[in-house]
Amino acid sequence: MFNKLLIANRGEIAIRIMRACRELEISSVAVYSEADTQALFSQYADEAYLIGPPAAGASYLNIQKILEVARETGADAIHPGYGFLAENPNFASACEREGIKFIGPSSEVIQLLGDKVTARRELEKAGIPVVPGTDECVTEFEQARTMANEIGYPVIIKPSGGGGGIGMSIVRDDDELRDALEYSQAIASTTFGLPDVYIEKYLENPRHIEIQIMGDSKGYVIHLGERECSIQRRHQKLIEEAPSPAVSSELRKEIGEIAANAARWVGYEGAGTVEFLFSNGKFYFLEVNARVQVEHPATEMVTGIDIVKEQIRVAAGLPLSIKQEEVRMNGWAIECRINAEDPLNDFVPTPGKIKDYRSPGGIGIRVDSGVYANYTIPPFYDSMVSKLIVWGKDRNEAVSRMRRALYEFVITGVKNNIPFHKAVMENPRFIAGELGTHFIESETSLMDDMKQLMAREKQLGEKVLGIVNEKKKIAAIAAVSAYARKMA
Ligand code: MV4
Repeated sequence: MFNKLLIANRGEIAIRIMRACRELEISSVAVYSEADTQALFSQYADEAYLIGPPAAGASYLNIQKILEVARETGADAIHPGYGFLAENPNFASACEREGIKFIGPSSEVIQLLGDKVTARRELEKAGIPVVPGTDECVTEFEQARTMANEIGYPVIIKPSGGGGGIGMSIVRDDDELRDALEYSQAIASTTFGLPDVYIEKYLENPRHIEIQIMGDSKGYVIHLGERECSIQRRHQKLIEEAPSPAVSSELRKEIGEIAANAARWVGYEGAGTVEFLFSNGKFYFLEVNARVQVEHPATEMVTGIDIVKEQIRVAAGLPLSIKQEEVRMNGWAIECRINAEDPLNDFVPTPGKIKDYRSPGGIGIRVDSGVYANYTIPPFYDSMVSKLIVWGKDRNEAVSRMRRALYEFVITGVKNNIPFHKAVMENPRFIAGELGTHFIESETSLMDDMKQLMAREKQLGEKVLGIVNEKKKIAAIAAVSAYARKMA
C-alpha cells in the first residue's frame, strides 16, 4: 500500500479522498492555490503546499509544479479527483514517467476514451449498443448531409474532443445543417483544439443513466449498478439518484454486464462511469468518464462500497475487495448538489462570504462539503459548496428524508440553490420518478413554485429573526423554513 498520497484537487473531493487516506493510514499531501489558503481541504491534509496563483492554469493545472511537490514530499501516488487534470492523458503519462502512481486508468486508456469518435467505434466492437450515427469524423457539408439523411432527422452534431454538451447542435432538417456544422466545428476548434465532430440520431427526451464500474490491475471488472442523472441544467447535473426508477433488476444486470464488458475490452483500471441515454426501453452508449465522479456517493450509499478506497487499493496493485456476486443494492440514495448560485437570477454563481452554515444530520444523511461558517467562497472555481446525500429504504423514504434535510440546511450570506431542490422534492413528476433530461424546462411551474417557497420563507424570516438573539439564529432560520413549508 502507498505511504503518502498527493491530492491534485481542491474542495469537497480533496477532503473525500483524504478521508479515505486517513482510514487506510496513508498520509495526505494537499496542493492549493493562493485563493485556497483558508479552504478546509488545505487544513485537513497532513501536509499542504502552495502551488501558485488562483487561476487554475497556474496552479491546479500546473503539471510540473504538482509533480515537483510530489517528488519533494516523497508522495508515491497522486489522486486527481474530478475535473482539472483527472482525464488529462499527458498528466497520467507524466506521473507514469516519474514513477508516481496515477490513481486512474492508464494514459493510453484515458486518451482512447477522451476521443469520443474512437471510443464509440472501439466500444461498438465490444458489443456496446451505441446511438445510430457516424463511426468517423465529419468534415465536409456534403458528407454531413449524406450521413444525416441516412441516420434520419433530427440529428445532433457533437465535438469528438468534448463531452458535457459543449459545442453540440441539434439539427432538424437539411436547411439547418450547414450553420450547425460550422458552429460545432468552430466551438470544437476553440474549446478542444481540434475541429473534429460526429453526428448521431437525436433522442428527444431521454433519461441519462450511467453505470459505475471498477476494474483492478489484473483485468477483473465489476459494476455497481446505475445512477440516474436526468435532472440537469445547461449540462450541469443537479440531482442524482441510485438506483434509477426506470431500471428493473433484470435490466440492471444486463446493462451492468455490458458496461463491465466495455471496461474489460479497453483494459480499464480504477473507477469509471459508462454513460448511457435511455429511451423507449433501450440503452444507447454515450461516453465513458475515466474518473471518480461528483455523484459517486449515491452509489456508495446503496452498495456500502467505499469507491475511493477501492480506487486506492487497485492502484496499489491489490485486488478489489468485493466480487460481482457480493455486490448488493440496498435501498435508495439521492444526491442534491448545493451550489452558491442565485436561483432567481439565472443561477449565476454567487461567490462571497458565507455567514451562518449548518448542515443537516440524523439518520440516513451524508454531507460532503469543503466550506464552513465565515468562509469566503473564491470566485475562481466552480460554485458547488456541498453535496447532500440521503439514504432511504425505498425511494419514498429517500425523497421525504431529502425534503427534511433540505429544510435543516442553513447557509446564509450567499444565495444558493437549496430552494430549487426544495421545489423539486415537492414536484409531482419528480415524486413519481418521471424523469428526463429536459425535466427542468418541461416542468413549467417549477420556478414559480420555488419563488413562492422563497417568498414565504423570507416573509416569516423577517418576522422571526428580528426578535431572536444571535445564539438562536441558526435554529430560528431552520424552524422558519420548515414552518414555511407546512403553511404551503
Ligand atoms: C444526446 C442527446 C440526445 N440524443 N445525444 C448532452 C450532454 C452530453 N453528455 C450528451 N448530451 C445529449 N446527448 C443524442 N444522441 C441529448 C443530450 C442532451 C442535450 C443536448 C443538447 C442540449 C441540451 C441537452 C440536455 C440534456 C441532454
